[in-house]
Amino acid sequence: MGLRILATADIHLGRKSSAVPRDWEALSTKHTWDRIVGAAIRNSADVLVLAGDIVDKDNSFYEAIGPLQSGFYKLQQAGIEVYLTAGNHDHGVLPQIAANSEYWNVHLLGQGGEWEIQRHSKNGMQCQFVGWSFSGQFVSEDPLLFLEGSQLDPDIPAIGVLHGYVDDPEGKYAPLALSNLAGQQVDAWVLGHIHTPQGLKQQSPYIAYVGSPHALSPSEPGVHGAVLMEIQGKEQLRTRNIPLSPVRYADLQIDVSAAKNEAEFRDIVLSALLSSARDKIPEMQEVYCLVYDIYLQGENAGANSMDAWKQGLIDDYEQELENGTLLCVRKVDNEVKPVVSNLRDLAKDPSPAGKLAETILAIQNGDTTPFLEDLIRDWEQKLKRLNGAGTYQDLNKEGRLSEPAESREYILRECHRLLAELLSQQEG
Ligand SMILES: [Mn+2]
Repeated sequence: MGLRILATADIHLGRKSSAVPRDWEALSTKHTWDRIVGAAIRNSADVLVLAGDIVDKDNSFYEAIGPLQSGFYKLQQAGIEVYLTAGNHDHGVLPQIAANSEYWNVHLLGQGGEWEIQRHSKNGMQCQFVGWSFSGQFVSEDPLLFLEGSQLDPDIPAIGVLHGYVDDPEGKYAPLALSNLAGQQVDAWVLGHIHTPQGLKQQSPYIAYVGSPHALSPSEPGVHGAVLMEIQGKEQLRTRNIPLSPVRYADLQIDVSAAKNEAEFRDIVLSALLSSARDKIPEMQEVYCLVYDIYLQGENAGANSMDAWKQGLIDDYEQELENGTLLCVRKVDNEVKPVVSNLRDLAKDPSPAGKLAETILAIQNGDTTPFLEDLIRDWEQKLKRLNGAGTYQDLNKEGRLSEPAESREYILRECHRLLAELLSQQEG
């Protein structure tokens, strides 16, 4: 009989999912905390591990303490122990809640930025939990530089619990190096901070961002939940994902090249959307709301009319799926290229339409023109200014605008759009 650990992080108690059609109480993270507690008990877990950012911020104290305490109580009744560390969001509030906890089963590891090891034993199976907590909002040194591995017993499985940012050496959220994590006498690292679940190493040791159990925004697509780990001994680890999020976000690309009018556009878009949503039903038992970002693609003479055709889909469309999940659409990006049959002839014309046609051909052929060079220079300068602006400083690299290499792709799309607009005005 091994040790069963349910592991999660980044619950952000105090927050709700964004971009959902209604202000549902059930979409706040405190209900997902109840689901986590329920899943730990239902799956006969021995231990619940929480790797930081459990509470969203300091002023969520009163909102978080009630649900946390009652969850800790239920876990204690079930004989389940909780090992947790604080992240950059809850460096102040989590230690305070833990200090207020009258439950013997709750262990906050590594307070004040000092590594801490605690031994756990149940049914003859021993394990050590090693953890480190944020002591302030920012930490710009790799905490692993200060872990004295010699304090770990090499004969007993060790589970690391840590919040930080892997492979961002310049970062201020506990920059972690994968090689430092892998070099420790630890069998599994449960990491928090990145909300999208991400396995970094399968074994020896297992290293993973277990992800947020509750999808909070469209930038967190896919299945979100907790990870159930089963440890039989040193180097003997099995993992299984347990879906828990009440919201699911998804992206969908739809080719609308074949749509000759608005009715056909509706048919194509809705059937693609429903088929994608129905495919997800088997993994959405407890998902209340499925929110789509749609990208219209392909080539079509009516590309510009689609801006109007898509609007109702965002404003008015909702549909309940067979399993009870509500399907809706948050945004529709029109990336359809307008079809222009005589691009080559048009490019010889000195008019603005001719200039656009010339630019489109240059990008498609990998050539350049003085006009295109100007556009790219302008784009790169604006991008640099945006990414350097104070407002966006806190965004991580993925959250920032794309690299200059994508300038041609972007300019191509805008040229297509403008050209179709110009030509449609000439027709009228
Ligand atoms: Mn964090």
